[in-house]
Amino acid sequence: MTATESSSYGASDITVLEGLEAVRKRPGMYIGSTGPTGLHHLVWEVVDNSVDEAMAGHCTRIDITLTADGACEVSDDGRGIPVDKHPKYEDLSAAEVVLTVLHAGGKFGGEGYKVSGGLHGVGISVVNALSQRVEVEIDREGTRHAMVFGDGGELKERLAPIGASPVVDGTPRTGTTVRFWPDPTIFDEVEFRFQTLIERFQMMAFLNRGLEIRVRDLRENARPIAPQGTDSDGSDADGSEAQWVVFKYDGGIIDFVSHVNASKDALFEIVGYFEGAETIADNAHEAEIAFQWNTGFNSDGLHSFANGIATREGGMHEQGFRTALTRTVNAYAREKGILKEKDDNLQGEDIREGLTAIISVRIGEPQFEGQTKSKLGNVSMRSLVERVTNERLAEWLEEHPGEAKVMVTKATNAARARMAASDARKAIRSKSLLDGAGMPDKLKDCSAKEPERRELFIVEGDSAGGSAVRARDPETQAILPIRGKILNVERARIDKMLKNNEVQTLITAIGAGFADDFDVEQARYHKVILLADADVDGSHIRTLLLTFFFRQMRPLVEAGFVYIAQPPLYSTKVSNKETVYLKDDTAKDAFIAERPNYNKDFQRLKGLGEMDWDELRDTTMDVGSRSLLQVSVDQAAIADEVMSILMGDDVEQRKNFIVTNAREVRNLDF
Ligand code: 0RA
Repeated sequence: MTATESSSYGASDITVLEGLEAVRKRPGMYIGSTGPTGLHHLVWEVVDNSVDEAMAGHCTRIDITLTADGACEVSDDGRGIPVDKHPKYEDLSAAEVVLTVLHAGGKFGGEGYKVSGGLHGVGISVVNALSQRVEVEIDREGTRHAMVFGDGGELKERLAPIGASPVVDGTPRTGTTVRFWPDPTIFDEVEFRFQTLIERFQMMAFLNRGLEIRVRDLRENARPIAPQGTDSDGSDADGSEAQWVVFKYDGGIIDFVSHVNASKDALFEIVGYFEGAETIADNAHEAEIAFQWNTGFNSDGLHSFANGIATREGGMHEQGFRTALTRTVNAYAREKGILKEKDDNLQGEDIREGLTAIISVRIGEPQFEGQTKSKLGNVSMRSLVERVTNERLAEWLEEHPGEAKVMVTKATNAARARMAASDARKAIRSKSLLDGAGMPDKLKDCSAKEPERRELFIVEGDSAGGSAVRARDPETQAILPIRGKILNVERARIDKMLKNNEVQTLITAIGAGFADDFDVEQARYHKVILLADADVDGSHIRTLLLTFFFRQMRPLVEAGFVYIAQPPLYSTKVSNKETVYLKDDTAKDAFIAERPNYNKDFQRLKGLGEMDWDELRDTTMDVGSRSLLQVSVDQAAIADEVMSILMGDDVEQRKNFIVTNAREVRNLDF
């Protein structure tokens, strides 16, 4: 039966279809874009409805399937969308209204839900409007009902009973299944990305304690999935072979914190947790917070959510937590005599060093603000979180003196490091730099005055450094030998890093400060050239140096001032007088291809340390014959990532990274 055939499809339906037409005309207004983000928005919208049903206490499991024929199916065991006639649209059932009327959602017919998935919340009707086909099945009161929509939300088959609901544990099942095929005339592409679904549903499962979310990919080219989540069951209840990825966390955000800290060294075993709630002017407010410190030095481990949506720009809930955390920890440290009267207060960043915390709040009428609408604006939430944290964190510290002590000690160390770094900055800045005074002994500087003409060669090892000094043009080329491997800047805290001799020397030689104070205008050279062997050690030191530049002198990389020298791998004497140098195997192959009858030997060049100084000059330093690779910010970023993961404690992550990034890692071996 089509919409026109159905006799009871009357006047109110005109406005209904006009509403959906508006969505099709301006999809961006409802789902942000028609690219991949907008496409996945459809999935979030449908799943949010099931999550709302779970939050109302009526749904324990949500199954999401990417079907072989391109649909996304979302099935829940909630109460089922009501199937009786809708009071306002008399000719339609409530379920038909939910699918065709903008903003009908769960809010119609009285109570609705107290707290719902705020930001999305545009309603399943938007999904219907932007799909070429939608099938809905509802199990309710022992009967299975079904309806079908097509061509952007037109009712193709009206809601009708199709049989009995299956009986589970002696009672007929209840629930809703929505299956939709996104409209290819609306979206740039209609292929869902399984990994995107996985990531979001894991987060949702963390944020909705006890809710089971299962996801599977039945498409032809579905990539086999590594077991993840709490459980990955090999077979389905209906006997199909597909792998469900299962997420269910009975600890909620406590498990979230453990998950984040799993790849790090936790400072203590337990994860702290507290919650609070209040109703202000009929507006429900709930907040829960879980936290644990790790031994790391990052102070950006605070993640906040409002109504299940990541608030990346922070907002009132975060502000309340930060204020109360700083206040409470300082009060505790003073009371216990860890901070003496003469000591300054710990700063927020000291206390947050190594902290992993999840703040999850629910609020009846959330206000999302900011550039990306991901900042919570409700002032009333700040006071709730601040008050709850003040009270409950103070209690927690009293009840966990051992944990409190290591945490406060860590914060005290962080404060000391912060002050040491600030002193070091002042010292480096106060040196008069451009005139060469205060330059390290190891630096053999050049005499040209204009930074554009000056080149700094950073050379691995003293002996190569010696050759380079003889090979250089003393007017424009400066040599800085670096011994061994410089400290890994990724893992070291700033004060430790600044105590490292090689790092100090580098900062002083370049003369433009570092980190936040770095000013590329002050750089004493416009070419900083890394010169290291083509072997594994050379590659390691290059990666370390790039990590350093990426972390501490990024504008130098952005300006295109960082280069890698590429000494040739081969040489061959074409005649008594002339030697040809060849950069790598490709260059050698090309050389042979051009001269089929060439019968002379190729020498593999020695490491930098064993090169004669004139050889070093002719192959690597002479402006006319050398080959330099300008380092892009992307390359430096990869070096940085390689370093942080390779130096990390997480063996699994290391393996995964090397496998999935083999190409990039190899490319780093320039
Ligand atoms: C409106 C009212 C009720 C439930 C729902 C909507 C509902 C919607 C969706 C969408 C996906 N799954 C869903 N499950 C439930 C309450 C019905 C009642 O009072 O029994």
